[in-house]
Amino acid sequence: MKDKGDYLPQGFGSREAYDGREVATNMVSTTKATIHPNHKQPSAGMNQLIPVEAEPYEFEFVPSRCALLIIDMQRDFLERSGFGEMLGNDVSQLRRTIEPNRKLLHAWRSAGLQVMHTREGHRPDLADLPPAKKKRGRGASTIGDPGPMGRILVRGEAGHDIIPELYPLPGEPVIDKPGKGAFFATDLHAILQNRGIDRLIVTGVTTEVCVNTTVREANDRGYDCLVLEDCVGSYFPEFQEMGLKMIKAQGGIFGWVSISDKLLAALEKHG
Ligand code: TIU
Repeated sequence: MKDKGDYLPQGFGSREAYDGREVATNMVSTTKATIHPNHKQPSAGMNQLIPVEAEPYEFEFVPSRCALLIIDMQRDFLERSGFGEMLGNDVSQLRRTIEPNRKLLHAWRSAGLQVMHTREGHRPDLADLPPAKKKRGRGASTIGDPGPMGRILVRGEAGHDIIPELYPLPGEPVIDKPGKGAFFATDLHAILQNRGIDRLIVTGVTTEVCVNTTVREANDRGYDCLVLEDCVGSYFPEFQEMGLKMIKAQGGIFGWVSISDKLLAALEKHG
């Protein structure tokens, strides 16, 4: 029987239905093509160059060649009484990004565009955890220890998973990364290249750590990145401000900065 996956746009690869747990294995299927009902084929407008008002100047992108990359929107970083809050951080600074991300994610999926998610975390045996990362911070509890939602930043634990509001749909790649940057020791670059992606809309947490590191890695690999101010968050307001300034400084040394409403308006106008 033919299913919707048979109509995937060229170059998009195929998508296979799997449950949330299996997403954690970081695999991209190339076998059976099925697609979630929320996904649709991008319209002709999604193959055009679209301008978005941004800083330091207009960001231009072809939607079908641009992925929404949502960084580390994990329960342990964002939820009340998670690991982040346990360390004394103000999670409300991150939680304000949930609603704009939810809205953007809905629009991106509805337009049939590509979405990818990342999670920071380690193997249960911690074989991929550098001793320096384990020791750093000198906290009473560190990565791999029992935390409020299972072992801290360990794959398969509840706290490591993505918040329900932004949960990946079947077929959306989830990149499990051991570092701060999403390109280090992952297959993200290969997936983007295989799918013909040359631009990224980057959202998630935290602005100065995993978002900034990922944008810098992407920049060095030749991607143009647009970071959305309302969709990225830091526990520290001054780092939020400076983290964004660093990206757009010097004529866009690492990329562009805008807000989600401007991107959504551009999609609406041209899509
Ligand atoms: N995802 C991410 O940014 N990981 C961090 O450890 N961030 C902090 O701000 N600590």
